[in-house]
Parts: sequence; structure tokens; C-alpha cells
Amino acid sequence: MTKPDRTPEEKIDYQIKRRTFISFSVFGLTAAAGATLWSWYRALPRTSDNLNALTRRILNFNEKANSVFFSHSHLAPTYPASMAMRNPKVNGTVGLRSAFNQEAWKLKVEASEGRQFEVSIDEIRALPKTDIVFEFKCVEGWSQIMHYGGVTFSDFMSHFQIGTRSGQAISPEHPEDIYPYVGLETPDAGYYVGLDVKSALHPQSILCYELNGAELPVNHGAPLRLIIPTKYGVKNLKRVGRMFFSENKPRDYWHQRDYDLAL
Ligand SMILES: Nc1nc2c(c(=O)[nH]1)N[C@H]1C(S)=C(S)[C@@H](COP(=O)(O)O)O[C@H]1N2
Ligand SMILES: [Mo]
Repeated sequence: MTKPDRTPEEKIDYQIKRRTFISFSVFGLTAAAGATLWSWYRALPRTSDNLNALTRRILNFNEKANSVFFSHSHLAPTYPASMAMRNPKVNGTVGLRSAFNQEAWKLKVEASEGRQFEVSIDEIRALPKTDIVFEFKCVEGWSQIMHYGGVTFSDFMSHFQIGTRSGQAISPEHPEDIYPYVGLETPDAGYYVGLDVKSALHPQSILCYELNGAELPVNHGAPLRLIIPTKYGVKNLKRVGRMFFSENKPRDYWHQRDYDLAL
């Protein structure tokens, strides 16, 4: 049995019909699947705020993800102080080579639009102290267990009521009030890092003035350095001179030199 020969016009006509049939079938099946999914979704139980259970879960997830206080579940592993390196390596002198008078040092803080002030090391030492012993990692391929002490960045921010647009103390109830970025620079502005505020507010991020329970040595960044265990060494700026909050990503020394150190 052979099919009667079709004229070219008939062939095209046949192909169009066949394709139209397939398109409609696919459309029909998709629509049916969508309708099934929609009725399943509609049938889900309601929560107290009369939202569908699934919607509530998605919203909860988004709210958490948007919060700067979001699940600081990722903590760097910590160690007993006895495991810390006695004579740790020194690395990096950018921004530390210019003449520096430690006695006269004060941290310049740009709290929010138009509000600036200076903080002395004694004021910083008077705040609650946090110690941390963790494995400090440099991108150059070495690491060592280090023991640092200082004030957590979040304690510092709440104490001085900085980093919010309103000028109020940071609060988990108002994460939208907090600037998204913070920048830190050496006093001579030779080295600088930009951080997302979430990383700064991580409970293990500290403004550090002690190493192994003693005063921080000058080559490790005295009088004050950043310790941010969730990031590589490069972000751990030594000799902080200026801190500012910003709506935009602050400049970053190594980022400008083509290292992407978002980690
Ligand atoms: N001001 C300043 N801070 C800096 C650097 C630098 O060159 N200048 N180097 C960074 C790098 S790459 C590392 S690994 C650490 C090293 O810290 P340490 O010297 O206390 O071990 O400091 C970081 N902070
Ligand atoms: Mo480093």
C-alpha cells in the first residue's frame, strides 16, 4: 500500500496541520498541568495571616535571606587558645609604610550621612571583649591558627549607633535601616577594603586590638585591625584609620587589582 502522491501544496498543507495539532496538544497538556498545580496550591492549608502555607514559607525564606542578621549559621571553626601560633607570620605592609604616630591615633567614623566623629583606643577597649581562635587563611596559600581579641563589629556598631540611615542603633527589627556596605581604610588610605554589612555583622567579625592575649604588635596592625574569619586574609585590614558606611560597594584594594575576593 502506497499513499497517493501529494502535490507540493498538499504536502505543505499537511505539515502545517500536523504542526498545529502538535502545538495545540502541547499547549493543552501544559494548561492542564498548570491547572492541576494551581488547584493543588489553592487547596493548601491557610496560615493565621490567611496566606497559603506555601506562600508563607516562601515569604519567610525571602525575609530571612534579606535580613542582615540572616542565619549566621556559617561559623568558622574555632580551636583552643593553646593551639594558636606563638610567633605568627607577618604578611602585607601596604598602607603601613608611611610615618605613623600610634599615640595620636583615633578611628575616624563616618556613621551616616553628615555624622562623623572619632573614637580612641581606650573607648574601644572599654567595650565588651571577644576572643577568637581560628584558622587564618591567606590567598597566597598558607594558613595558621591565630588567637585575636577585640570588640565584635556588631557590638561596636550598636554601641556607637552607626551604620543606619536613621542614626538609631542597629536592630534585627529594622534590617532595612542598615547601610548595605562598610568600607575600612588605613590612616594613609594606602590599603582599603569594602565589605557587605552582613559580613561585618557576622558574630565572629571583630575590631581587634589583641594578639595571643597581649597588645597587638604594630606589624600585625596596631592599634586596631579588622579580623573577619569568614574571609581571606586580604580583607583583614591592618591599622584601621577610617570607617564609613555606604549605599554602594566601597573601593577595595585587591578587587581593583583584579582579584575577586568576595569570599
Ligand atoms: N594595611 C594592610 N592590611 C593588610 C595587608 C596589607 O598589605 N596592608 N595584607 C593583608 C593580607 S594579604 C594578609 S594575609 C593579612 C596578614 O596579617 P598578619 O600580617 O597579621 O599575619 O593582612 C591583611 N591586611
Ligand atoms: Mo593574604
